[in-house]
Amino acid sequence: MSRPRVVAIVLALAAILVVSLLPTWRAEAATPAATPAPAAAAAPAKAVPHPLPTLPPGRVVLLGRIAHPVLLTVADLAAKYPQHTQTVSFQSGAGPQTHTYTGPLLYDVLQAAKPALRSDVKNDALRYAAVVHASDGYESVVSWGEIDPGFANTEALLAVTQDGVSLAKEGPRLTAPGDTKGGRYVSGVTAVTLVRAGL
Ligand SMILES: Nc1nc2c(c(=O)[nH]1)N[C@H]1C(S)=C(S)[C@@H](COP(=O)(O)O)O[C@H]1N2
Ligand SMILES: [Mo]
Repeated sequence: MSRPRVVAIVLALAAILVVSLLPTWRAEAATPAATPAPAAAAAPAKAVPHPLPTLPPGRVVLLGRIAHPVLLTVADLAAKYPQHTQTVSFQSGAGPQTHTYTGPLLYDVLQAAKPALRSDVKNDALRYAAVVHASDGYESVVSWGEIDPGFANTEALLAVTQDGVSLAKEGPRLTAPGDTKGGRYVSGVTAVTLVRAGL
């Protein structure tokens, strides 16, 4: 195995460890102080509890039902997969937006990570979805059937540039060609988790 690959796997495993330790950490943080604060001072919780820690932008970890976790930089996304260019428009709170993105297909990135599909279940892939997680805790889901070339074939990218500007620092951006509203154009992507949504 190449050295960068070993480093990537070690980093990914470290990320998993942090994720698995988080509930303990939360429990500790939740331990009441010796002198409880008066009820009136109790502020509503700022963040919704979430199983993923706040990950710094600039790297993406692939998790879930794949052969093994994969840690990628924006440079990896720009070099290791076929690159696509698309110009797309969406509605946002700031009005309509049109941008040109480049980057790999989310589908190709997930395929390279070897989804752990069941061969004994008819069209098992159609029960899967990718949960795309951002550095600010924002999340959106894309189903396998949407991005599979054999089905809806939506060319969702993990974009590494927007309008010619690198997203290396803030992290890649999911694109959702065909979506009217911009809600699934998740910026600052830090994790993509392949889940099996079948019952
Ligand atoms: N990480 C993250 N991505 C996000 C959002 C967000 O709050 N956090 N908002 C979404 C929504 S609702 C819209 S309309 C677009 C707005 O794109 P802009 O931030 O480039 O203006 O980003 C989407 N991507
Ligand atoms: Mo939005």
